[in-house]
Formats: sequence, C-alpha cells, structure tokens
Amino acid sequence: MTQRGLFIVVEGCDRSGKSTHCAKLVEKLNSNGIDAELIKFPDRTTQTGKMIDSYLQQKSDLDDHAIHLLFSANRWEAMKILFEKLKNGKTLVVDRYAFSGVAFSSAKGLDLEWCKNPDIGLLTPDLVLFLDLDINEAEKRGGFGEERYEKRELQIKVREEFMKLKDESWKLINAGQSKEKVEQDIWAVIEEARNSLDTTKSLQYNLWK
Ligand code: T5A
Repeated sequence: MTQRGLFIVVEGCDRSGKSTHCAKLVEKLNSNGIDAELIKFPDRTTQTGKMIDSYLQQKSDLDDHAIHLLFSANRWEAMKILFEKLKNGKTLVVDRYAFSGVAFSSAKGLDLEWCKNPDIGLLTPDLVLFLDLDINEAEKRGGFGEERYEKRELQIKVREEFMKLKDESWKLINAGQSKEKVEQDIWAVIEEARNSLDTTKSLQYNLWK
C-alpha cells in the first residue's frame, strides 16, 4: 500500500520568510528522498486568484466578506488535486492556508467564527509551522509595505488572531534568526514529525477541531 504524503502548512505574518523557507524545505525533502512539492495560497493564476491579486495590489476594491470568500474559494478549487497528490504519496509544503484566511479577515474586524465557516471541510494539515517574526524585523525586510495588508498595526493584530487558532499541530519557529538557523530549526521539527506522524492514517477534514 502506498503511504500518503505529509501535509505541511507554513504560516506567518507578511515577510516572515515563508516563500524562502518553503522553497528550501521542498528542496531538502527531495534531496532526502522524500517526494515533495510546493503549493502556495493564494494561487494567483486562477480566476479567483486574479481577482485576489488585483485586490492585494490595491488595483481593485472589494467588500471584506467578499474577499474572504474568494480566498476560501481559491483553496477549495485546489482541494481535489491536493488530495490526489497526498494520496499518491507526495508530501506537500503549503505556503499559507485557511489560518491566514481567518487571521487576516478577523484582524480587519470580521467575526472569527464567521471567518472559519467557508473553510469547513478542507483537508487538515498534519503539521503547521508558524514563522514567528517581530514586526520591527519584518518592516526592515525587502518589499514590506508594497501590498494592501503590509501595515504595522494590522500585522500586530494578525499575529494575535493567528495565536487564537494554534493547536497541538502547530510549531512556532523563531523567524528572526539567520536563514541558516531558521532552516535548521524547521528541519528538526520535520524530522521529529516524520518519526511521530502516522501516514497510514487517512487524511482528516476537521480543520477547526
Ligand atoms: N491572505 C492570504 C489573506 O488575507 N487571506 C488568505 O486566505 C490568504 C491565503 C498575500 C496576502 O494575502 C493575505 C496575506 C498576505 O497579506 P502572500 O502572497 O503569501 O500573501 O504574500 P506575503 O505574505 O507578503 O508573502 P511574501 O511572499 O511577500 O513574504 P514571505 O514569503 O513571508 O517572505 P519571503 O520569503 O519572501 O522573505 C521576505 C524577505 O526576507 C528575507 C528574504 O530574502 C526576502 O528578502 N528573509 C530573511 N532575511 C533575514 N533573515 C531571515 N531568516 C530571512 N528569511 C527571509
């Protein structure tokens, strides 16, 4: 029987290093003989993704509820493919997921429980790596401030909302360290997870357990 792949989500506030470390993690998994692939949300290439991209770049405006639902739809349209890949043994490293959806929208003032609803029924990750970076450090990083949500007060609130979603599948990584040290800390968590997580167990659908 083919063992399913691991479903790893990487979360964090803007500029915390998700893209950098997701790419490194996929590379390292593959070089260690684990078939792995990078997935990113929002996927800006689809129809919903194009609307999201335009909104984030402040080229268009949308009601807060409407954009929240679009982000969720952007995940739903990928679910069948993600499920097939995991079932066939591929490990997925997913850069942002439903936790971002809820944390950003609730930080803007939408009701937290309302925000969770559209993502009910999505696949549950085995592991969530939260790249934790102080806002003062994030502001110093290249590109901060270019997109709609890259504002100091909002990012502080987003982190608070993320922490309300944390459960035992979450591991906090100090993302303010050097890239090499962050990479090492992530790998240590992955190795521990590979030893402890049971990939003969089927995929779960209880995201907000
Ligand atoms: N959003 C998203 C929602 O509102 N709802 C949702 O449902 C979802 C999925 C776009 C926005 O959409 C919101 C959240 C976001 O505001 P995005 O496309 O993921 O989401 O965009 P960002 O979060 O802005 O992601 P970025 O890709 O821009 O930032 P990353 O990936 O966190 O950071 P990265 O790797 O590009 O690194 C940023 C810089 O820091 C350096 C890198 O070299 C780079 O220059 N860096 C480090 N420097 C020093 N030390 C380290 N350890 C470093 N690690 C990286």
